[in-house]
Amino acid sequence: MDNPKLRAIGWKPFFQQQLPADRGGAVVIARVSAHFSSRVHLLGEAGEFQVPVQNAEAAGEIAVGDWLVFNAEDQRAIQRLERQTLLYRKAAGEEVKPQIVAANIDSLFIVCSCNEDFNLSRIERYLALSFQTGATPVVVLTKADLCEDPAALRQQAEKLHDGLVVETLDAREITQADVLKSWCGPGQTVALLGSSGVGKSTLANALGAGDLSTGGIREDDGKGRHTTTSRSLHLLPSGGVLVDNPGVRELQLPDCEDGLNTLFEDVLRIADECRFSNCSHEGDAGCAIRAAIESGELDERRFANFQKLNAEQAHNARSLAERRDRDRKTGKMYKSIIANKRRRQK
Ligand SMILES: Nc1nc2c(ncn2[C@@H]2O[C@H](COP(=O)(O)OP(=O)(O)O)[C@@H](O)[C@H]2O)c(=O)[nH]1
Ligand SMILES: [Mg+2]
Ligand SMILES: [Zn+2]
Repeated sequence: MDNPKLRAIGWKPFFQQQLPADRGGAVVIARVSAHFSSRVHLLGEAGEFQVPVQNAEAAGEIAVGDWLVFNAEDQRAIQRLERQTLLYRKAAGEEVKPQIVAANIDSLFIVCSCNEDFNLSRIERYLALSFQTGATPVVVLTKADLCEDPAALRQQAEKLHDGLVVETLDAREITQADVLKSWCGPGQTVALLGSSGVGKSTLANALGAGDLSTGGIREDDGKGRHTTTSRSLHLLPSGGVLVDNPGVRELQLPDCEDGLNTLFEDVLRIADECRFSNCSHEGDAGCAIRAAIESGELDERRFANFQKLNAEQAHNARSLAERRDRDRKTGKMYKSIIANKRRRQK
């Protein structure tokens, strides 16, 4: 099946190869474009359609960007295709639960402004998440028009990872957003990450996604209430798909050890040279990290952020493991209560 309409919205050989050769009956393949409490909106070969949420979730938990295979007859999902990438974050508040933001994103635009909000450590935080996700990060420095020397900031950001692409622009200028077109071509899915106020909506507009602040789909929940979601897929004039997700003021890292290891491979390589494998890097003899900071090879800020993000990640991963353990025990407890009841009833 080589379907140009599906390819335009992100269909790839990776998904194609997951389809069984004989699917026993007609199927419809579609991508989740918005997820409400009662209905799910999808994009398929024949355009947009909706199904009740139970139909879409019949094949498991779903997220915006997921590919589903529906039985054409009753419009129930029979398969959710394995995800190529998965963007998640730590849920807001005390909860340590990871929260899925979107699935199957190819590139992540990490948006940060060139004015006083410019912050390398914050960019590193988003980069770790991107590497964990599996999507290609592109750092977009907005508000270049408000900055004396945007090229200098760009150079600093480029040093955060080997081969990292950094662009500077005025997000209000449509022609300047053209530098991002190569990531927004037909079949490519992009999402924007960044704190509020940095210019994500402005940039989405410049890319042609329409006005996202008012473009949310409204849905009647059946009880006379309307819910508006802003987390959805938007087709871009350049052929790509943009995932709109609400900005977060301060992103907390979820369990993302692999992402941090990828981002900070330089720091890990230096730490490997410390004389003692359990070196605290705080004045121990033969510490390669201290030597690298003193010689200027390693930025002190970068090392401090490496430690901070690792500690945060480890804390959230540990809390998550404890929670899973607690859920498992609670599950066992309920099971034994039910079993005892049954025994008593016999
Ligand atoms: N001068 C200038 N202002 C910008 C730029 N990008 C965004 N803005 C302004 O910054 C404010 C916040 O932008 P917005 O897109 O709403 O940020 P968001 O919260 O990340 O979606 C708005 O007033 C925009 O007009 C830019 O590149 N240059
Ligand atoms: Mg916005
Ligand atoms: Zn050391």
